[in-house]
Amino acid sequence: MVAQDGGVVVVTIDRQDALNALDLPTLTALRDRLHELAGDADARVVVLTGAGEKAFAAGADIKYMSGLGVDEAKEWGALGHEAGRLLETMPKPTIAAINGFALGGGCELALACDLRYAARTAKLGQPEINLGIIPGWGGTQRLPRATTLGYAKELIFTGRVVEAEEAERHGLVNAVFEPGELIDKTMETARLLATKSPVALAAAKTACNRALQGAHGGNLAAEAEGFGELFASEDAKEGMTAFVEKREPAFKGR
Ligand code: DAK
Repeated sequence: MVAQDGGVVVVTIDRQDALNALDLPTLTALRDRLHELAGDADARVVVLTGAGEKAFAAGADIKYMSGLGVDEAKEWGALGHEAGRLLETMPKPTIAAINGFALGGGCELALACDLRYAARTAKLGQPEINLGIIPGWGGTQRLPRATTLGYAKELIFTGRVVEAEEAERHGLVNAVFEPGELIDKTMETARLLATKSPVALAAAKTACNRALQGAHGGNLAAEAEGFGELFASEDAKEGMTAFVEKREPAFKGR
């Protein structure tokens, strides 16, 4: 389900009878929407949330997965990775509004977003170990990067599900809000980001995404390169001119 509010697009995982667990049609539809939004210049910010009050997504659909063989499981894994990579690399900010359970694949999709806000009642975790499997949509890589290696190993090895406030203390979520305020607070940030230069945001996202991988020197050089390239954009000229002229900038995305 997709709703547009100015430049902010809200994508809602809606399968409430299974706590928004991701089965093949739901995950395929999500991947397809994210693919469209990645290339849609009118979509400046993407917010991902779950329908209802109970769940963001309670994970991959265990009933569906229980019937998979090795090859099907690999395909299933690739589909989840594709959705995650789109959230992580599309050239615009992605924000998870975690309104309830974010478990297993649900937590992994949230981890692939640039920012994560959670309701105080939300619960997060990677309980796959209890099913005899491991996180398969990037959790073993993104949870250590968002928190620490030791904390990620604790959650992944034990399958412990944590409250939103604990998740915040460990950097797994950016902020926690009362459940009734979660969407409004998330939209506040999303609308703020939608007023910024999309060109600069895309460059900032690319540069930040390099921070925890590759060689530091090369990443700094890439940042300098990206910084310089922005001076060819109308938005950079507009932003700096507006400052000098003491007015608000009007960014056009080019
Ligand atoms: N899958 C399917 N159905 C689920 C589900 C799930 N993950 N989570 C909940 N449901 C369904 C329940 O079966 C129930 O359906 P009915 O029995 O009414 O038909 C309905 O949602 C309501 O759930 P409950 O009755 O259990 O509700 P409670 O409030 O009592 O408990 C709960 C909520 C979230 C604590 C509980 O439902 C729960 O523990 N759910 C499972 C959470 C979980 O273990 N999530 C991780 C799933 S594993 C891979 C790639 C990715 C993955 C794996 C491999 N490859 C590379 C191949 C990812 C794996 C996962 O995400």
